[in-house]
Amino acid sequence: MSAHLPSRRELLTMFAASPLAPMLLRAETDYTAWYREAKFGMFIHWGPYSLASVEASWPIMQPSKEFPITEEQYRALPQQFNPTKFDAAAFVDLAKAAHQKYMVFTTKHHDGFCMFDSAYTDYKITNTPYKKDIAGLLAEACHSAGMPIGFYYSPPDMNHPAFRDTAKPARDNWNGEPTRSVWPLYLDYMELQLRELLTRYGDVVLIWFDGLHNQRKFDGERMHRAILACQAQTLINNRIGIPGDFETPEQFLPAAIPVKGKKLDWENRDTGTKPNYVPKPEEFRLWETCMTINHTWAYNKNDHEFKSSRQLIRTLVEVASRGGNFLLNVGPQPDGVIQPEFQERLRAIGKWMDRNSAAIHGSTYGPVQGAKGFRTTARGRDVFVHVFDWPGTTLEVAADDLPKFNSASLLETGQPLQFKQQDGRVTVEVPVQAPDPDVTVITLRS
Ligand code: FHN
Repeated sequence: MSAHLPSRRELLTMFAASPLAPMLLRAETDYTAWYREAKFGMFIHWGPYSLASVEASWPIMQPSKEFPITEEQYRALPQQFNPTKFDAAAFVDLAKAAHQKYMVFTTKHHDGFCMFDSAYTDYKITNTPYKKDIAGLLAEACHSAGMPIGFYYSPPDMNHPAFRDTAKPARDNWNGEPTRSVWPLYLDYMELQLRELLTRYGDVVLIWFDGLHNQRKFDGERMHRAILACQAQTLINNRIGIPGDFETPEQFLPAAIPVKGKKLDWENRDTGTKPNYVPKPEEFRLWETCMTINHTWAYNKNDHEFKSSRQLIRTLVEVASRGGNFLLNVGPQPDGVIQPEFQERLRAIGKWMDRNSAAIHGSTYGPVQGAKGFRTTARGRDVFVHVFDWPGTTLEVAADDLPKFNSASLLETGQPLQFKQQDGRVTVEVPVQAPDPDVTVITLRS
């Protein structure tokens, strides 16, 4: 009988404690492949703050007239939190309907309240009238439906006495007090909670830190080691003071395609490359824009400024055309239901994706950047031209070193289109009317 040769993963799990294990496993497998394929995810900002229709955490960190609630009132919200209509499977079904291929859930926002049953604090979901571990219910539903799930985790923690002197109002010391002698205890707490999240909820595809300012104080290297010792394939973003696996522009798109080694400047959205630069594959830096559908990450019944489904579809295309992922946020209501305006838009995106997802999922940035009226994505032998401004009967696509195309067609129907290609310019005969009211996709196949 042949001896059982342990698999690579079994070997690494055996030596998981050794610092080499994660690097070994990651070195060999392209652990980012699923993420590059997914392109579109659902962000979920949810906690007792949804009861008050205020933004998550900020009303106690930077009190404002927009969210008039005292720290005492905010901290009392968990006592009334009981989302009896929460149905984790319904969240997953909605994400699938939108063609979102991963979900990222706020396990702990800056307020320090844990939406998971942590053994290291009483300020948690299982100590509310709801009693159940919402992160666990969502993880279970995701695993049953084959939906990758990631966890948002805030290093800033207004509730933990080793993060800040909690005798003071959070507005006075919300950035934390790392020089206090107790600070190491907070880092221990963070590591313990990260290990809970990565050992009790099945596969966690990514950890989405949200470190705010002076992130080096959170010892990112230590937290990375802890995460990878538990799950070596887990991706980690760039918000705990080290670059991590992907960049996270928030509520905006980088002006060009991000590249490794160049800092993304949030002020002017500059990627440090020349405009419309098309990087070599090995230069490309993974990135993800996260965005709200209105203006608030949390549920806010007073925020009616919803982006239209056309705006959201076009943002998804814009992001994909520069090689990025789009993490679109929902803030569930206090009863556990995702509000109709969000559902409507996600389903509208899903309808467009029903016809065009081949040009988004598994794609990367296209060869034509900065064109007026259209965007491009690429996948294998196909270049997809996403037309925003319909050109009448002729579409011109020009760029240096375009491949020689053998066919042109409408993606959603497969209808062949006449085209000519000469000196780096492709001229396609298109119908007089745009076939799709939001974005029409034309496939050029080489
Ligand atoms: O303060 C948070 C905010 O509530 C939200 O979680 C976003 C999502 O990326 N991050 C921080 C603001 O940059």
